[in-house]
Amino acid sequence: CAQPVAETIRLNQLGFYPNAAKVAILVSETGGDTSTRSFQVMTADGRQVVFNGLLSHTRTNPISGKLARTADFSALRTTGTFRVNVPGLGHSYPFAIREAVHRNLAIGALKSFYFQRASTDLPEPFAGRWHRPAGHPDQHVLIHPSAASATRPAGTTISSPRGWYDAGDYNKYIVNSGISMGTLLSLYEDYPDFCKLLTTNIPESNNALPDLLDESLWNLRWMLTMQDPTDGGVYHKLTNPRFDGMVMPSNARPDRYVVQKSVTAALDFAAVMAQASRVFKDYANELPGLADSCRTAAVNAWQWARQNPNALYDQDAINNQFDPDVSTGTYGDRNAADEWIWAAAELYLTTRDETYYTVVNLFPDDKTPLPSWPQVRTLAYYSLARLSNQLTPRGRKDLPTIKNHILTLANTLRQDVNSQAFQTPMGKTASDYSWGSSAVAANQGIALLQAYRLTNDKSYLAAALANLDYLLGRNAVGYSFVTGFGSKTPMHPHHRPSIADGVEAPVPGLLSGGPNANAARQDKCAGYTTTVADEVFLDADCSYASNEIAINWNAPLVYLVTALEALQHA
Ligand code: 9MR
Repeated sequence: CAQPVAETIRLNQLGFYPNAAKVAILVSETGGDTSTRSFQVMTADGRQVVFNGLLSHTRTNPISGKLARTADFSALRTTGTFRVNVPGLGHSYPFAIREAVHRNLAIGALKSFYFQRASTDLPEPFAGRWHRPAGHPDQHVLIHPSAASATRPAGTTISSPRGWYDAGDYNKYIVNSGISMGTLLSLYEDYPDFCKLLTTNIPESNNALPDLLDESLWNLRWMLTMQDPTDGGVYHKLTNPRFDGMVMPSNARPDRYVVQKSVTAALDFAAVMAQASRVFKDYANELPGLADSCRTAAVNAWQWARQNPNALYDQDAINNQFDPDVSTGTYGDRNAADEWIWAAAELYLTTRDETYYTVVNLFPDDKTPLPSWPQVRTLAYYSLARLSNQLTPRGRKDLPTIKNHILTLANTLRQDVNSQAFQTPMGKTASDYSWGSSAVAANQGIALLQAYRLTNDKSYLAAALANLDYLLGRNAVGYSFVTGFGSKTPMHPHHRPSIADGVEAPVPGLLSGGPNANAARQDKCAGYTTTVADEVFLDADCSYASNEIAINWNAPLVYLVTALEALQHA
């Protein structure tokens, strides 16, 4: 293997299951060689050829106009470590073919939530090289004037410790915690037995709860403190007025506020608490009272939302009226229709009270939007389908509609995958490459897996796996987007601890946001070299619009990888 790695060969840099599809994509600029060409799969040391194949015909990537050819070696089922070799071009990064090839990634992606914990030190036995002292105790968080009430006047304090840092910044936002928690709790509800086997070496690893639930509890307990017990309302976020500099948590700004309550925060909170109430019921001995507390919290947040349906979070309006100004992430959303649907569905499923089901129109139209932080409607359909055998007669009547929503979304994603440049559902349209595109790929994968659960049709499973291949290197920039997992991974994510800790390698298991067509305009980081949507990615820490990390991106990664591991023998 004296030749250098040919970066034009793009593939999943971790590898493949023996019984699954195995594809590498050879990319070239325009024109290129369209003649029949062979490729080989060789042992990683280059000594032995284990597979001979022919490259496919050439396809054009409609986004960039560049050419792509496929090396399909699905028929190779031998386990081991290999490289794809294209004579005259060179060989790929090494990869494995084996059972459980993504297991360490599943563990690492979940472990990244431990590294995001606020208010606690991360000791070396758990955090390894990335151990650090505690930051953000959040025991004396100020009530911002925008959040003042009779019982909690501005300038008084509440205790609101724990939680996960949202992303590369150190603030804690209820809306984004909502979809992240919903995704992780859904993983548990969908694959409880498999989740129990995943251990991440966290301080709670030896207790009776699966580590996935222990980790989720760290954030759930924080979320509970964000509800005002006097009225059930939920503060939109806990934040510094301005973003911190690139410092460790222990050196960050001490001035922390909770800001105005919002209807989107209340409804996302209600959905999470309702779901958590179901999930933690299984652990009533270990966590006495928790399931009931979550249920009460959910109902109270819902009632607050019913009384305050127009309380959308508007940071500009707040800054016009109150001091200090707040300039951190907004998670602003002008439309709460989908949050109503999600909260109603989760409360209905937990309480079996049909009022929740009927008071909101759960099926306002035929659309089934891909989940993202401002668009949580489809999470309702996933949960209703998952718990279909627990529906009341009213819900049961709608089962065909619910399934139809999920299958319509999945069918659109599965369509025409084979004619795509990278043969993935991800990237069929340039609009997939928005801020946090990696989460688009992961959430597409989840939608496909939900369809697989409903139908047992393996083509959905294969399409979901193709999107994992996308995330791990089969894409237009050739990166595996998960820190520490793959041969070419982000080394400079916009992530304050990774920047400030003095350790060369970034904190592992974090999913970079990924290509974002508008990144250059949004973060103004210097160094972007292209405007082609699927290529606008910069491994620089100033590139927060293409190379930040965030809990709502890591959560669907955890779901996708863990579910695929659980289903690897399907
Ligand atoms: O993920 C969010 C993306 O959809 C928005 O376009 C962007 C700008 O508002 O904000 C992203 O969320 C960021 C949040 O506001 C603050 N913490 C970091 C998040 C990820 O970049």
